[in-house]
Amino acid sequence: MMLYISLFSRYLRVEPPSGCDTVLRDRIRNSLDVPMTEIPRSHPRHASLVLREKLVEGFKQGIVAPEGLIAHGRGEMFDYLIGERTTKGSRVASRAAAALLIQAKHPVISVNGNVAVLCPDDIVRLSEIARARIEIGLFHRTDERISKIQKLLEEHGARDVLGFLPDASLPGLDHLRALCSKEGIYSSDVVLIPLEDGDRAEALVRMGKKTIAIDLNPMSRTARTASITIVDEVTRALPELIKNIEDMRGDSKAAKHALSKYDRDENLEEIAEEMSENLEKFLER
Ligand code: PTJ
Repeated sequence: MMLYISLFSRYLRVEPPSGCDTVLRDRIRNSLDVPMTEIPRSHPRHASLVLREKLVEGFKQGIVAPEGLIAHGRGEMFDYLIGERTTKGSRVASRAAAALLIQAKHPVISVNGNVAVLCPDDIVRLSEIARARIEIGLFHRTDERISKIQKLLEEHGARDVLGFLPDASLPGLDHLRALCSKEGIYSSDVVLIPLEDGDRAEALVRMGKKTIAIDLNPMSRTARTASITIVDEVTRALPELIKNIEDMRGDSKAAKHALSKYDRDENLEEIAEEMSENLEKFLER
């Protein structure tokens, strides 16, 4: 009976009934604080639920902005439409992006709250392998969030993270979201912008920078503005990008070929077409 009440309360995420004895109440309360690892591996949506839990945990810790949770939900919808997998089109884009990063003189990876909690290890690994600086660039900027994100990245091995003390700003953008670092994004030639807001993506392109977006929405302004857009979920896109850089480094012919095979608008159209076919197939069932 105790087990039943405990499980039922956990399921409903409600307070234990007032009639329970205190030992039982404490046991149920503890069980309400479900850690991420308790998502059953057998759950058909395990991977997706783990990402959600990471974001919720990041939000509770003040790293992820509330808007970040909404942005993730929007991304999930597009991920459904591409079948929650890395498509052929996004592999082509990823190889072109790898080539661009290999050729870059001063590459920078822009990190926001969502990206920091979803894939800190991959960000650090990518910065090492692409010899890129990491800069925290927030849309909903507060010093508190920046320092928490910096601490998180450092715990995962990042060094010399930029962003806390901005000394430049992106022309044409108002508000705190314009702030950036002179030795980072401001003077970069190639910037990786996962989950970026459209205004900032456009401002970077106006500055003459080559940009690589990671964005599940092929229709977003960011996707349609960036030099290269990888339409994929960020936790799948980063390992793929790292693998491509490893494959291609030192092979300038392969890098040139990867860039020549990529056309942004054609690539986005192809992926949007695939989404629409998947939806049609679903409706025909
Ligand atoms: O941490 P901050 O303050 O910098 O804020 C970060 C967010 C994401 C809230 C901010 O940059 C924002 O408002 O972004 P947008 O304009 O909502 O754009 C986010 C884009 O990323 C949308 O097109 C989503 O579909 C897409 N997206 C969301 N989650 C993922 C994703 N793309 C890839 N992988 C994801 N996990």
